[in-house]
Amino acid sequence: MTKEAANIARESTRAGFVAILGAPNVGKSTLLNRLVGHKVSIVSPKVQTTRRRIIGITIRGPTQIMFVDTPGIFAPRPGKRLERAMVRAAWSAAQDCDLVLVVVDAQRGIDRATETVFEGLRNSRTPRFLVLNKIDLVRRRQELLPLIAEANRRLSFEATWLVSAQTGDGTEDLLRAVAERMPEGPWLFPEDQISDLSARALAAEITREQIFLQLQQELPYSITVETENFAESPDQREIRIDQTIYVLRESQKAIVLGKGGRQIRAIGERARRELERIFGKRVHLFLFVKVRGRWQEEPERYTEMGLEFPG
Ligand SMILES: Nc1nc2c(ncn2[C@@H]2O[C@H](COP(=O)(O)OP(=O)(O)OP(=O)(O)O)[C@@H](O)[C@H]2O)c(=O)[nH]1
Ligand SMILES: [Mg+2]
Repeated sequence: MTKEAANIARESTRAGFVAILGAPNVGKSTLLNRLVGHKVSIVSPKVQTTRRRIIGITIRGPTQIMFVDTPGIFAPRPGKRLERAMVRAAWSAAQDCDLVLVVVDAQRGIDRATETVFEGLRNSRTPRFLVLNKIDLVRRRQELLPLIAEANRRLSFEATWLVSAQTGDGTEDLLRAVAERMPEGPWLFPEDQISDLSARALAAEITREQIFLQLQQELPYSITVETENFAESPDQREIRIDQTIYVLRESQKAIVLGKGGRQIRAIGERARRELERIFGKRVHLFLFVKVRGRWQEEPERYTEMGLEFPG
């Protein structure tokens, strides 16, 4: 046993779950990645990028912290099953955790979706921190005082943190405070594990991220990506990944493929490079596009996405 390990063993360990909640696009996934120090959850400038709960794990001294990234909370449109499933997944994360981080975009302030989040937490007894993110976009911190006062008037918070998930400003202080708030208990994951996502699921997310980054308007919301095959070469230096991109209509398939297959090649190229960086191995990525008009009504698709199928 190393000296450090012996010290930790003597001290009692701590472990806890921390749900990251907020309106779409406030920077929850960027914050998760920053706090964990790895890319665990995908990020894009579009709303509703995250579709499921994703755990990012980090260790500070004797404390293991499981941050739970969640889909942004908003009012799902009638008949939109996927939206319902996403919002439900976010709320369920808030129920079984030791601390909630309520993330608000410092520039945008309290919009309708953020009001929905505050409303939903009003009767919760779980301790919570207010996290104002994107402070790099605000000229002077003083400008945030009215927003801090207003948020704390609407919902009580143990503390307020000003951070930029993008630059890392303020996130170390937040991490330290979170660690101190965790209950005593044994660690729940092996110490080298950084996420609960399987490699297959992460690979599908990385391709979906490129779809969010490269395709416009409604298209990213009409798409889901599944990894059909994930195989390492015998010498473990290369990975072959086959994925299916499901779209709702023929016309969408044409856009995803692009003229002469240009668009799908661009998506595959970027996703492949990102996967090589993440896995540290050579990656061969094969993408297939399938039209499936009712994929958003199929329970199997939700299981693949890591979501419960809402009835
Ligand atoms: N300037 C600035 N931009 C940020 C910051 N944090 C996140 N962003 C940007 O905000 C956008 C949304 O970030 P995400 O992390 O995907 O936001 P999210 O809350 O997870 O969004 P959903 O998953 O859609 O709910 C991206 O373009 C990020 O680069 C920040 O601290 N400063
Ligand atoms: Mg997200």
